[in-house]
Amino acid sequence: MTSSTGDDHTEHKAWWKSAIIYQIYPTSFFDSNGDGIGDLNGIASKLDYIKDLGVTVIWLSPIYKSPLADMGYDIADYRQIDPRYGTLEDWDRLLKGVHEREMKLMMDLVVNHTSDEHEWFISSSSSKSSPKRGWYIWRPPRTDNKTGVPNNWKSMFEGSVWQYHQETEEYYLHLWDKKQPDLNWENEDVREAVWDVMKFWLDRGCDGFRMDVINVISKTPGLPDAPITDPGEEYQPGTNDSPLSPSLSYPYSSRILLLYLLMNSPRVHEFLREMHTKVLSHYPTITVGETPFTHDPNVLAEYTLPKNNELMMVFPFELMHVDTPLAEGKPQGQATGNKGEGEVVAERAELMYREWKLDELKKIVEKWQLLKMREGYWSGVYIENHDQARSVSRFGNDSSDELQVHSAKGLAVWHVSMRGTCYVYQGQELGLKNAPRSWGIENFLDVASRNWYDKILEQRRKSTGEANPNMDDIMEGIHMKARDHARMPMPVSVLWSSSPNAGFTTGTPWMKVNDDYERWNAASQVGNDDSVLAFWKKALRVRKEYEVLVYGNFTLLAPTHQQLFAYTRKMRNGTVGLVVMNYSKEEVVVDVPKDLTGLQEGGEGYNELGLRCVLSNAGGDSEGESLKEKMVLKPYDARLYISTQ
Ligand code: TEU
Ligand code: CA
Repeated sequence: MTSSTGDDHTEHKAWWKSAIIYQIYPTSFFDSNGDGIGDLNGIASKLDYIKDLGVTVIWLSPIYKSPLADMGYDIADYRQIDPRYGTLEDWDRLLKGVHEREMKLMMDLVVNHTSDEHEWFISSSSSKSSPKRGWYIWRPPRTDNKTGVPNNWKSMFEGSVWQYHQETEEYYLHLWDKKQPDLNWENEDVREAVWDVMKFWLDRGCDGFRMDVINVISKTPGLPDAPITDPGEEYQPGTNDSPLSPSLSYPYSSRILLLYLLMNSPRVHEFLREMHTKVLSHYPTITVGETPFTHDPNVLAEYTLPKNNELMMVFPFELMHVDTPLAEGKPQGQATGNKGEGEVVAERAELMYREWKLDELKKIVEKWQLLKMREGYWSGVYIENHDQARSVSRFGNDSSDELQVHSAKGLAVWHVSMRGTCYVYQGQELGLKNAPRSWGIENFLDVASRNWYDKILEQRRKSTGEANPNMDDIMEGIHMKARDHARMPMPVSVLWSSSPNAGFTTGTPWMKVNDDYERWNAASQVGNDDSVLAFWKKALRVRKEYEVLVYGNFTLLAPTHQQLFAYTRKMRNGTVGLVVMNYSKEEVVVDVPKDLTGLQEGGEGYNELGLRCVLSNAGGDSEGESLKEKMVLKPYDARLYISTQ
């Protein structure tokens, strides 16, 4: 760093900021032994495909020993590989293969909770006097309410967060499934045990961690009841204007409030600093915190600001809620300052869908792109992962094969031109879409989808007296947003093997593969220059070539335009990146001086910048061309220009 930039982190370079991270969902990547479940040897055999894409870091979703109640996010032994995925020796071989190809390997660290089958919990639940009793959050039944449940919090997977344990006559806390008891981070021995787990993997050669729900490890002291905002419900997510959470300076509704009782609570930063001092500072690691439901930028920034010595980056979630129905009819994404309007997400609405407007999406993007650049806030940039539906179905257009290809490429242009570290989820590089509408609930296996569906079904049966009440709206949401869509086996066809089931397995796949696999698979895209895969490869090459795309400042252009998504990225040395996308189903004519006024900021004429197109999903037609005064953009056309001056 030069002295003139001082403590300004805006353009502070680091290898992990320019990394291209590929997330693998091991269960569905590739099955090497025909049991229908993806495994480590399967991944190891496809490393050249991943390397060829331009990936520099691989993140593996959990592969530890687990009863798979939440697909491995319920860990029964942190130091063993689940036999379904392989052995520690397989992991060592995988790591070797990754390192030989000059990539790095990140593991998923899931330490807010364990499985109830973990020996820590088995001991903790064996008796009230177990030395590990305090490792989890136990409470006696309450005497001042009807049920005895220690508080009224609602689980992320429906129902109460409390599970009664008959033998020791107390309840334990589980924010997710009852098979995922929360660890008690207040207990120093728990923290030491977690540091040991981290060292175990780092000493074995792992290069870093994605940390699951790391912002909930500290709970609000006293675990106070959430206010009753949903009188029809037994368990409460919370309400607006509650004085209960000290971090609430403005109205949050329902679910968000519940999470504020659980999340970003007083000791979380202390715990992460301890983690940094005791573990991370001793290894050259890469870290990203998964930090759901926190839409307050100031709260989230604290986790990554370099002065705090906690994590390198976090995953903001607000964009993932742009299509979630709102409580109180407030527009999404209007929160940029301390007022927080629009940060309201309706209770239970996560698996429901609403049409969003482009200006709402742009506001959210702008808010997180601009966050504390000088102080060094850093995001992990993603639009897909194992908890989200396919981006082309949700943010693009999958109504025809042609539009699916074109809009998936358009999304790639957007994705590679964002400030932050770039994450690509398996199959995103192929432009894969959601499961078809014809799939019934029986094809959806995720605990979140099933519990949500079953709960509403039961409510409707009661309220209508019908055995089969209408569930169309619920299925509509599930078809749009269920986590299952991203979890279907990778359709790899003859590239992986020539068998049916999309080549993912020679056996029976653990989950149905998508119906369109004969047309949409890796084999049909490798070697095809017009494929989504080929475009992603090029897009990632472009991202690596122009560091303005990683580090540049961000300015949103045409913020209220409902079809045009345009912005600049700028370095202090004068390099400019310009992205112009038609985010609609109609043709758009762009009058550059008129529509993109911010481009001429400081009196510079746009033509003086010497902007040349380096990436376009319209292909050869526009790549290489310089920016003209008028641009005709077909639906989902997306172009990236870089200045040559
Ligand atoms: O996800 C946290 C989380 O917030 C999700 O449960 C979210 O509510 C849901 O996916 C809808 O967006 C992490 C893991 O990524 C997820 O797979 C686990 O189920 C969860 O934690 C519990 O470990
Ligand atoms: Ca297998």
